[in-house]
Amino acid sequence: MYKRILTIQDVSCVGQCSLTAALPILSAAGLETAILPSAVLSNHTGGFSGWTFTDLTEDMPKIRERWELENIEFAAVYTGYLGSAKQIDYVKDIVKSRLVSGGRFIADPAMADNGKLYTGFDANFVEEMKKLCFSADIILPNITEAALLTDSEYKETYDRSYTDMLTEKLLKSGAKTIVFTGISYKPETTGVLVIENGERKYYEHRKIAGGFHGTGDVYASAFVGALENNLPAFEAAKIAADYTLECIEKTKGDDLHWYGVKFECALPSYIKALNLF
Ligand code: PXL
Repeated sequence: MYKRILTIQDVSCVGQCSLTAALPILSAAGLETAILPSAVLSNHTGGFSGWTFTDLTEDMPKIRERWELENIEFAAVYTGYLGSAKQIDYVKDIVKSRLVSGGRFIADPAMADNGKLYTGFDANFVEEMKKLCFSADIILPNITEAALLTDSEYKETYDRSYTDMLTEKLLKSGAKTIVFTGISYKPETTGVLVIENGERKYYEHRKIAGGFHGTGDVYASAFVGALENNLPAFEAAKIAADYTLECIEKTKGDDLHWYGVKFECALPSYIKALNLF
């Protein structure tokens, strides 16, 4: 059967993140992808001097009702950057009503990085995001988001005991599978830590110096694309890591391209890794 999934995140018209990254990557993974925009912004909020923001919260229940009347359902739901705390209840309603039985709900908290919440989010948003993440089948937090979701101290440098503590707290709160991104125990490497069915697997790879905007969204989209092609979570996590690394490789050194990564150039390798065609 041809698989149709739903992704819920914002449209940043410019900036190579959220939906403008998710759609092409999920299409490359051979998945029919329906979208529900959480908000429309002129550009993302990381590094530009300002932006427009149109909140689409109140469209969500109306769209859900239409989909219910049309019997439209989804084989998986993947959420990213959301537009308001209120929206989170509506997103939960959509997952409850439109995700097929046995389908997976994958939540990327997409609210913070480098020890800070993104502009526009507050403590109330974090509380709502906890509820969403702890109801999901798979979450993809970075260290900052995991610290926020567990009311823990954020640490820039850490060892295994810190990530074990975050993992334990996430599991105790109700997290199921955790795909922990940007886990770096040594200055020259970083990686992804996958916690599934009580097992802990770490994929370590080289770290490219510098911060690259939108890589969390590129990573999560590539992960969902691989996962929904029936790969195990750890295999999907590795493919997404290799892909994201290549995107960064193709972008670094281009100072004019500070706002995102050139994820388009690496799509051929991603498609090859999925062994689809
Ligand atoms: O990449 C995460 C993201 C998504 N959408 C918007 C953002 C950000 C990060 O800053 O601002 C609007």
